[in-house]
Amino acid sequence: AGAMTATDSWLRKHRLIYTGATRHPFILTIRDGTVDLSAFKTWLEQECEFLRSFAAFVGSVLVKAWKESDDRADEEVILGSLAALNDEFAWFKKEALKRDINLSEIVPQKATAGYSRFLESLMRPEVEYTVAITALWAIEAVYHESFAYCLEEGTKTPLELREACERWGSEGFDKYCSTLKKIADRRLEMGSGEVNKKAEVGLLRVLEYEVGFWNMIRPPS
Ligand code: HMH
Repeated sequence: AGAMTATDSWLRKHRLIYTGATRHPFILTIRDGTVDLSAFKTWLEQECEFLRSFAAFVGSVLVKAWKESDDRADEEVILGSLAALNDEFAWFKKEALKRDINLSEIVPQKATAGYSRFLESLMRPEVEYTVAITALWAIEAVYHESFAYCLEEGTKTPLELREACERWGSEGFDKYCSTLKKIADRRLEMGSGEVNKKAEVGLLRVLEYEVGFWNMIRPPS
């Protein structure tokens, strides 16, 4: 096995919050089949809002890769992220139709709005490519780990949620996350201490916002 990479060491160092994001109670309810369907609907609605700013963010990462990357292959990977998002939007529209959600009437909740503002701050041109690609990896990795956990053998994930889980939990998505992780680690290896510190702080913010996003998805009381 190779030496521990920067992202490996950060995941180890920030294990508690990473686990908080990838093993959240909401995910555990999907896994044990007790998920509240109105909570799932809230998740769908807030995802639709989140994805709008996420798409803009991924677009900004593509611009940074084009300007700053030492490897042209990065642009293709990020273009792949955008292609997947195009597909995701179609899927969300279909789900919204099934569940009587009017996409034009969704109001972003506080956690979603805060996460969007954070993504917007990463879109600024002065934010380094290394910082942005590390954040992109973290955002995708949290969803991958969370939903792959719902697909493990012996889980009771409801049939109607399997499609969602397979979207982010699949082997293809796993490979894509590994590719992003490799790019981030390659950049971090060549980065300055100052840039790498910013990337680590960015990773922590992503994890905090992911936990906040899950926390918002509560059944109405
Ligand atoms: C909130 N985090 C959130 N939504 C997503 N779709 C992803 C991460 C991964 O794409």
